[in-house]
Amino acid sequence: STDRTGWFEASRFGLFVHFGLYSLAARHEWVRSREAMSQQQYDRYLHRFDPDLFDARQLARTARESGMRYAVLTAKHHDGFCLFGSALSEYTSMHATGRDLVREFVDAMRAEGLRVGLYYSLLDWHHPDFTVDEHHPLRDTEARREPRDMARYREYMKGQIRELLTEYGRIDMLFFDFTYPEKGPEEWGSRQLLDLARELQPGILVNDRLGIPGDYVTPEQYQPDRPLERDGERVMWEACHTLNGSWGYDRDNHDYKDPALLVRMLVESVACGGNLILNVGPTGRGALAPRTRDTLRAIGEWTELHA
Ligand code: FUL
Repeated sequence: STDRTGWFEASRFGLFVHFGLYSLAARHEWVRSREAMSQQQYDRYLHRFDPDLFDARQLARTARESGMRYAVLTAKHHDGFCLFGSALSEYTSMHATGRDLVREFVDAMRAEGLRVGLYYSLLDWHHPDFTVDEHHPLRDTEARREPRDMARYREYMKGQIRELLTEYGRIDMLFFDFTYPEKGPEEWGSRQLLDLARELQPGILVNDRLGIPGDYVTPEQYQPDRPLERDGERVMWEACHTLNGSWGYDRDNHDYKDPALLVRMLVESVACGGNLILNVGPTGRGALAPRTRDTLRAIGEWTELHA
């Protein structure tokens, strides 16, 4: 491992935070797509958005006390809503509430001694130039036939990545999400995004979901049982896991993984040379559900003694 990647390999355990307008719907972060909601229907959550219990300092303490050494926040998920202030969009937490949650998050994690990452969705169901494809909430409407210009959307993404990587101090990692058969490196402008990220933040680690090789790979809700390789060489990896199968707050889903299982997954990741990033989905008001807090506390009791 090099200086650039050493911290990541030594960290082993991170916190993933999925928070956004979907948290208010409280039934999975894909809710707008799954239920094919119009923008107007989905706007009900925008109008009620008030993350009065989103306390980044508390989150940072919880992460540290659970034995985590880095944390990644959804700066923008597939619904396109941004948790930061952007000169390129009014569909932001800043515009809705005057709060830049990315800034609160980055500052709080740093103050607690944690490394910081941002998740940025390549899909965007709000942007007028993003293709209405199979995942899009408007897939069964007239919008499917509207002309849309992905080149403009690519510029938008570049502009926002520039904002995120110049206005918040050091960002240690970027989690782009995701590539699928109809949308790949060409449509995303993946090469340009990756080059831009490295130009603005030379030390940054970028994941593999731009569809071109990045710094680490991201098995999702699946636990590797051996070191991972790419082209015959060991590659850094990070398994990402939910507590209950949903990334966004899912109120009526009580099917939580047991803390003992999560600890085994952490041990297994470390044994196989990888990291585990464990997700929490705060409620619409931004708080951690009691069961989530209890689970993290139980893991923390173990890591304090053994890690
Ligand atoms: C997936 C996304 O579609 C999920 O909503 C979640 O963000 C997960 C980490 O990545 O591909």
